[in-house]
Amino acid sequence: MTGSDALLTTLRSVVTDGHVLTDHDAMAGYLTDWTGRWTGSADAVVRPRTTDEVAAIVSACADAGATLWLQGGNTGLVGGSVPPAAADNPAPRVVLSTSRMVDIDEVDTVGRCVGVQAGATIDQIDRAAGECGLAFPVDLASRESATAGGVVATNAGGVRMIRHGNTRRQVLGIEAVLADGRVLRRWTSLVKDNVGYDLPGLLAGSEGTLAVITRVLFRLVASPAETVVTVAAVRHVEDIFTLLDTMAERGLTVEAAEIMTEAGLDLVHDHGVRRPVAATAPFYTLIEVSGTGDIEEVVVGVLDEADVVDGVLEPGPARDLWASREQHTEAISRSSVTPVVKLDVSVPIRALPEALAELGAVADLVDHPCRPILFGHVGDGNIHVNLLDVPEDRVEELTGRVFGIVAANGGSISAEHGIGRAKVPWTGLGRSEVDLAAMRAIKAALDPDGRFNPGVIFG
Ligand code: 2HG
Ligand code: ZN
Repeated sequence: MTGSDALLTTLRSVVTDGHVLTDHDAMAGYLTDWTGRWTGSADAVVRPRTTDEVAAIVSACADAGATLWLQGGNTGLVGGSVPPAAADNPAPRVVLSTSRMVDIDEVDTVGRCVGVQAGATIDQIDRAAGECGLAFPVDLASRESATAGGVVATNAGGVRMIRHGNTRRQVLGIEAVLADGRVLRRWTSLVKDNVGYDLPGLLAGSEGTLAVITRVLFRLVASPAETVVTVAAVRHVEDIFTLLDTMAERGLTVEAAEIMTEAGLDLVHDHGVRRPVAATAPFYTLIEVSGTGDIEEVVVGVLDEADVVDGVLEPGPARDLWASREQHTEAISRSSVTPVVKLDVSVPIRALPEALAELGAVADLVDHPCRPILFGHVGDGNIHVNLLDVPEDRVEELTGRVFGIVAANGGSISAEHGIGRAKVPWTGLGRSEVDLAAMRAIKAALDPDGRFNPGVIFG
């Protein structure tokens, strides 16, 4: 019996029959990432139901010297949740999927929090909160597939970040299995609790390299009473910030502030989504606001006074207006002849106009056709640079050019999607040697054998 056969036998004794997948076709969906850029191989995909099962799987993998790739909804965009293509060492490889860990505890309406298993989706958590008059402060276009464990592991931003902060800020407690199989449990709804290091905060954004997150205790927020969504066509990026400032001055709370371009809206329209405004302009913004009183009238007043080219508004949730923004990822992916090069970056707000101009022109710097589409969370200075039709042998060059522009503008090469495997060669643009060495030391302390997500963040 090989090491891998013995491990499979142990895994089958841990997890209910049928949830240790070894068949090529059954495993396929777990081995390719959402972008289609990263495809790998594994000896098994294992789908545990409980934390105890996860702990037993990790222990079995430790005994067998196996490596583990941790996967939630597999909606990540940087190749962080699938193993690499070729086995460069003979160690057995296992993908651990949290797809069956979907329990959601009763919502604590007084403490405004909820405990969930790692595989619960963002949409399921928000629905549970909504039934109690509360809301989950993390929201993103992939809400029906993205999971609790995934958004914590990547410290996801999403469309509500401008209002509530990133996912790390919503984590009150965490349960996670360490590389030696022990279970770390920090589980308290206390908002003041300073006993040593912030380990839940450390696991947020660790991209599955330090531990397997099995449960999360999330903060919840009050649902905004009334919301209005507006889409405006504007000539300059600065006009968007004027709109946001004026709305805040008039007593409105900004719940989301997004940016799109003509080229992006065209693709989304080709994909079957109605154009929100007829007029054409260099930029479009989608802004959602909340408030009390006749907020629609206030928003109409702000749009009338502002120098916008065109604008529409609707009471929230205004899913059709949101579709023009949220369908970008799907529309772009269908329209590119090669896997899309997805570069999620941020720059300081004051540098946005210049950076957007430079990023939009990035294709002019290289001697082959490539279509850049820019969109993102303008209020956070976060631009999703999507490069379509890039031949594989030019990906590195174009990525380097984009990151060069970002670094020169004082920005970050990863605003919200993480490093994964896609951005490993460029981490030095965002972190100093000392910083990276401290991160490596933490990795070595918590996962000395490099069992979890090898190749992610550190290469
Ligand atoms: C979004 O904001 C996601 O919709 C995906 O972060 C961004 O597809 C992308 O580049
Ligand atoms: Zn985003």
